[in-house]
Amino acid sequence: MEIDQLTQRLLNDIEATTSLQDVEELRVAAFGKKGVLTELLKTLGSKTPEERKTLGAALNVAKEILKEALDARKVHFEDLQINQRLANETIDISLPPRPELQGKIHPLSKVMDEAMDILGKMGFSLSEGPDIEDDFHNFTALNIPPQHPARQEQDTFYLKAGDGKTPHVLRTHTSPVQIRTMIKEKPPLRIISLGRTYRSDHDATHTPMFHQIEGLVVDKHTHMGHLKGCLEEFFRFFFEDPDLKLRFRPGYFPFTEPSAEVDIWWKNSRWLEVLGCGMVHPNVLRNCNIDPEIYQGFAFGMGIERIAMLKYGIEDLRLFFDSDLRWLNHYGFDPETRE
Ligand code: 2NM
Repeated sequence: MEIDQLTQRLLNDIEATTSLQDVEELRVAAFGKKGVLTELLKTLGSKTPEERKTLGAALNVAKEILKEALDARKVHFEDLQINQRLANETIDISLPPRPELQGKIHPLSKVMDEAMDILGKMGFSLSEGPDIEDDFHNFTALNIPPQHPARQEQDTFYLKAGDGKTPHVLRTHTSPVQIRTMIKEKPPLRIISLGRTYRSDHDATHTPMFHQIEGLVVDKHTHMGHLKGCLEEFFRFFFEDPDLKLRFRPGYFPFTEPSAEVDIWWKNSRWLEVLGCGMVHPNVLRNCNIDPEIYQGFAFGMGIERIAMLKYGIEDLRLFFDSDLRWLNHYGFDPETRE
C-alpha cells in the first residue's frame, strides 16, 4: 500500500536525521502546509465515502506513528544537546589544590625548647619576668655598681623617665627574672629564665635584641662542683655527645664570685667559649633577703643565638631576624616531626 511505503520511507528519513534542524525540516515536509501527508489529507474530499473511510483511517495511523517518531527523535537530540552542555559546563573539581604553605619552627625556638627540655629533666623550672625592667632588678640587685660600663648609655636601652625618677630599661640579661624569683620564693630554688634581652649594639656578631637562657640553683651547701657537674650534663645532652669536654677558665661578672667562662672542645680541633657562670655573689643573695651564711647559689648564662649557630651550622647572626621564608625553610624545623 502506498501509505505504508510512504510511512516507512519517512520513518527511515527520521532515523537518518543528524540534528534537531533535520527533524524540524522533516516535520514540515510531512505535516507542513505543503507536506506530503497534508496533501494526502486534502485529497480525501474528492474520494468516495468508502475510500474516505479506509484512506482516512490509514492516514490517521500513519500520522500517529510519524508524530511519535518525530517527537522521539526530537527528544533524542535535545538530550544529546543537554548532555553535551553538562559535560562542557561542569566545574572540574578534580583539580589538585594549591600546595599549602607549611610553617617551620625557628632555630632559636628549637634551641630554647631543647634547652628547657634538658634542664627540665634535671629539675629546673621556668621563671618569667618583664622585658621592661627597673634599675634595681636589672642592675643594683645584681651587684652592678652605678659606674659599671654595662649601665652606660651605649650598652643599655633606657626608657624615658618621669621627673626625678630613675629610668626603666629594656632588660640587658634575663638575670632580673631570677632576682624577682629569689625575692618572691624561698630557697631551695632551681630555676631557669629565658627570652629576649636587649643591648645597644649592632654589628656582624651583635643584634640589639637577642636571647639568653640562664640557670640558677640556690640551696644549702651548693658549691662549684655542682655547677661543673650540672653544666657538663647539660652540654653533653645538648650537643648529643656523651664524651664532650668542658674547660672552665677564670672570668669576671659583678654578680658571681668566683666567676668562670666555659669552653667546649669543638670538633676535635679547638676550644669554643659557650657560657659564663659562677657562684652567686653574697651581695646578690643579701639583696634578695637570702642569708649567704646559710645558702649558696650557682648561676650560668648563655646566648641562644650563639649555641644555635654552633649546633645547626648557621653562619650569619643577622639572618635570624630577617623573617626570610627561604632562610626559615632551610634552617627551620618541621612542626610535626620537630626534625
Ligand atoms: C651569667 C653568668 C654568670 C647569673 C647570675 C644570676 C643571679 F641572678 F642569680 F645572680 N643569674 N644569672 C649569671 C651568672 C649569668 O651569664 C653569662
